[in-house]
Amino acid sequence: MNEWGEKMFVDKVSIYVKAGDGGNGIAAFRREKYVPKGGPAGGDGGNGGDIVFKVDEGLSTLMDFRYNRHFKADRGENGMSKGKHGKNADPYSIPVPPGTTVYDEDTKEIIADLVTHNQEAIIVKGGRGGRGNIRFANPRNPAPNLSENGEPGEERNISLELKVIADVGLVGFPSVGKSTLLSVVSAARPKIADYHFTTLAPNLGVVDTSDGRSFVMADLPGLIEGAHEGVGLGYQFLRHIERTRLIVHIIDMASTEGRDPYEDYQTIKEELLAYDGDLGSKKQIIVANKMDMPDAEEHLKSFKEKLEENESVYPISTITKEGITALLYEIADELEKIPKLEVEEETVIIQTKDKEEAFVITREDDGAFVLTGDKIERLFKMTNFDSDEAVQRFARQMRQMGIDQALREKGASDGDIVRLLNYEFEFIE
Ligand SMILES: Nc1nc2c(ncn2[C@@H]2O[C@H](COP(=O)(O)OP(=O)(O)OP(=O)(O)O)[C@@H](O)[C@H]2O)c(=O)[nH]1
Ligand SMILES: [Mg+2]
Repeated sequence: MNEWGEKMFVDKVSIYVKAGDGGNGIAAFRREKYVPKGGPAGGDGGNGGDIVFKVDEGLSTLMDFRYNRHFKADRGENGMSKGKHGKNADPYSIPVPPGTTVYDEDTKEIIADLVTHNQEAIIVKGGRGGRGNIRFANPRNPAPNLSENGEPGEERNISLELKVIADVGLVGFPSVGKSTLLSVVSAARPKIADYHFTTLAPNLGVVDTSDGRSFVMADLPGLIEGAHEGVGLGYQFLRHIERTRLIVHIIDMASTEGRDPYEDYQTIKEELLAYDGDLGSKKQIIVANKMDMPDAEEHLKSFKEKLEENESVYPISTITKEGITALLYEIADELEKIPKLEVEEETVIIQTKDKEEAFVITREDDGAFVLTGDKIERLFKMTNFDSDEAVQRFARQMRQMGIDQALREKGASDGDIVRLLNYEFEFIE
């Protein structure tokens, strides 16, 4: 709530999400009578929990994300003896309002477009459970003392953007009567006042026409000249108009504040064009409001003279309700001609992260070689260095990746220090 007691509208937030790590696999052995070390019996770890966003149509803002910006899913359970697997962690499901677009904060790529109720998208995947020693047994090594730690869960900085989904967007200068119109034609009760920028966030209302048709109308904050460059409140909300199918442009035909109605009309038209070519080409219905006021008829006459042939205007008064029914029919008729925005489930794009980097070698001032890279770091984290066999396996994996050779080419020789995450080891020829 802001100082006026209204629900504040948050339409863009940045958050951090981390999926659960996989549970560790373990090395355990069967206890058999007379056998000092029985067969391998260490189970796999469970998978870490994914972070999933799920559309809840009861939500209309991203407000909750303002106070809670870190989300971590649970890790999988560790494996157990007697070959028992650890439990997989449940996915962490986070509700978002319909119309939420999820971006990767670093690459700016769209991860998911969440539109319909209950639609879900996995935002980061939990790590796989590490393997227990049962899985490393083979004829040559029937009782390996080797297990794998769980794979780390994916992490990501993401941003969420909410675009209001409405069929119709009301646009116009401040105080022309946009909120009043919404309050007259729907159950919405937006704040109405005679000062500018009364409306700070979009209000939505469902409009039912008397012939049984229905559409969603959005009352948007007022626009002024320069809105597309960020003047006033407009820019932030011009974005919301992108998802409306029809623009209803409200003009104060009574010139309550002394402006020329036709100039107002042109100014807003240019703002929409300047913001984005697509907005400029959306169908617009022009509405002359405040027709109950003196001089309004006269202004309307000269306004009509300046309009182009294919343009028409709907005179109304939200006070006397004159012209409202005709306007609603016109809106409903126009909407029938404009296809619904494509909001199929298939629009969910789950972008896998960029191909991971295997490894990079750099050199530090003290002469040490520093090893970084997604793949090598993951392998390192999945290695349980308590067992010699695991250490040997890690050394083998490094060799197979070509790291030994690459170090040699960079000038590493016997005894040189190699750093990886917060560990150091010696390069051995
Ligand atoms: N006479 C007359 N006054 C109207 C009419 N419609 C709205 N008003 C008045 O115009 C003023 C502004 O109305 P709002 O509905 O708050 O205007 P708005 O376009 O939503 O303004 P912002 O939210 O600031 O952009 C209020 O004082 C309304 O009572 C009308 O048809 N006739
Ligand atoms: Mg308003």
